[in-house]
Amino acid sequence: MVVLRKLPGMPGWPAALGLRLPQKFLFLLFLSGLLTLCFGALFLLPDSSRFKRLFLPRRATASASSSSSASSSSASSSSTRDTDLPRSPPAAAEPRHASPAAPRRLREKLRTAARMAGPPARTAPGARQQVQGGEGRAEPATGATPARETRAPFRFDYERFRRSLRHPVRGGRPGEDPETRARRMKIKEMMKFAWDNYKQYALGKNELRPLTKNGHIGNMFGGLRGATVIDALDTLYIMELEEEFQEAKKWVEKSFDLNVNGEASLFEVNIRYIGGLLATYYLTGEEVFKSKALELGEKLLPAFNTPTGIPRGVINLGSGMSWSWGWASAGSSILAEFGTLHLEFLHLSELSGNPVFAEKVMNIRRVLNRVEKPQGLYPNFLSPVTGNWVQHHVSIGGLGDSFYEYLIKSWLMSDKKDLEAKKMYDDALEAIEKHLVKKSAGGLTYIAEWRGGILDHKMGHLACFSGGMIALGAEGAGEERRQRHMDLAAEITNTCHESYARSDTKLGPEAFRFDAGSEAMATRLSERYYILRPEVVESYMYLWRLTHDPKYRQWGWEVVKALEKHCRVEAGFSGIRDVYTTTPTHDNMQQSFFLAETLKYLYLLFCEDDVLSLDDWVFNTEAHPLPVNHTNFKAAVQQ
Ligand code: DMJ
Repeated sequence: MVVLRKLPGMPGWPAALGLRLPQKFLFLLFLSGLLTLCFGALFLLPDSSRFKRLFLPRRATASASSSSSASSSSASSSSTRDTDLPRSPPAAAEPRHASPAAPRRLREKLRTAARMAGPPARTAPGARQQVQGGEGRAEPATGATPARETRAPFRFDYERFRRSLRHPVRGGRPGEDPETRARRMKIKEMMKFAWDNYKQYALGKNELRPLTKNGHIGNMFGGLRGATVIDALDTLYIMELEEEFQEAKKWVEKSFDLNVNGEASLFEVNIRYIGGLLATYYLTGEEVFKSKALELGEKLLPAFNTPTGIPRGVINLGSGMSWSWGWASAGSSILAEFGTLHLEFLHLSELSGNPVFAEKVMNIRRVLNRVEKPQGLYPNFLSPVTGNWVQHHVSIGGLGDSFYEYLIKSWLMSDKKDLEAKKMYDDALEAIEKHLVKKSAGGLTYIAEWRGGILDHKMGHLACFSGGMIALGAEGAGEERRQRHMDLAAEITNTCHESYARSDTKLGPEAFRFDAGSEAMATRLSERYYILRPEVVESYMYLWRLTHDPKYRQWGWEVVKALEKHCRVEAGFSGIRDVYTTTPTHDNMQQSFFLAETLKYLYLLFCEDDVLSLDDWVFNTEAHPLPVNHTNFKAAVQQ
């Protein structure tokens, strides 16, 4: 109205009825514009708004919030929250993603999806198929475009899945030599010892403190308990520790509580809890593991409500509020954290029938594909608000590591159909080879870190997984590349072995350097510790399976002996503070990944290749096996 009064020659509102024709026309035009604006605004209101529910049918609001692509749903989320200071939980208003309505809708969807996932899919392969969407109802397949034809059903049939495996899960074990068997049995005994002590002194806590004989809870899992139980489940199963597996399962059924309220690492909850539960479900077919995984997966979704859909690192599992780690540059998200969700999230979609999980991780990939990479490299810190890099630190060790691992494993898990992931991996590895791979004066190959163009000649223990990863990826390359990558994988694994061989305990330090005359040894006091990490034996396991060079079994056995000598204490296994002394002090912590990864990879090193065969299974970054999957998620979520 103020505008009307200001128009030249235009009388005030009461006189509007006496307007001349052109003026009336102008007035009507303005009115219709105003109406259009008002109705348009309805679509931008939060889902919980009463006005929106009054004017729009329920179906539209539900799908807008929970089934839309991560980018679109997150773009409409509160932008003020997105400029929160790192690590400070949103203080005032309840964030939109934590509104009680959204989880309820998702729960409804999952319940419906779970019902629909029950019976075997009747649709013949290649036939026109449907994807569930919105409120969990099967959407009519509109517009029979070729992409639509390839849409996956998201209908999971456990029996059919088991029939599709190319090898028996726990292997056939025909005529093996007695020494290999004895070594495997020794590792099984170590697992039993680690589990029995955890069960006796710390069952239900996250880790065992083997010196003080009590439990540790910590603050990584947002109030969730039993990290060691969940991490140990599939290892107990694979090692045929039946009684112990039943003990662990009973704890999950009776005591594993997901209604917790605390700050959790999205990454850690995903790789340990979701990964562990999914793997155990696929191995055993026991519903309890599937339903817990899906329920927990749902609790992670609010972390993705950012302007880019790149999730924040920390989430309160009760309220759904999320924020960035205080130590991460300028409120950024960490490459190795948001880049290590893909495998588990695709399986959550597969088992729930709900594409929302797949959409979230596909969107992460889209953002990463769009952003410019300095010299083809992926820096470790990305802003979830702008989608730009925050700092140019590149590392194949901590902060970057499992992002690369999940690219190549996405390709493998898709039965080599996810060519986009393969290309991203190939391009990233090419840049790493060009800029970060170096040879020391003593002839050891290593992968340096990169800080804005300046090399830091250091490798973390975490980076030692890369030998195995590069060997795995070599498989899909052309002949010249394949050989080059197999050589690189073997050289890096050799360097990591050297970092163990050059220590007094024969266990490797947290980081080792190639500067100031140092070769594969820690030069700082703060880098001399070993916390039962798996990465070096992980590479031995892959290199053994892919080359059958006996040295990898020998090296693995050296680790077993060193663990027994320096890390085994009266009530479990403990990390040590200094690998360069034969009388090390213990850190009083039996990490859950020791049971999930270190002991599992050592055991597999002394198994036949068909036990958890690489033809059927892909290990997540916590060594939880997830099966190769044939669903075309990309086609499905693009609809
Ligand atoms: C594990 O939790 C996982 O392997 C992760 O990817 C990196 N760190 C630990 C073990 O060192």
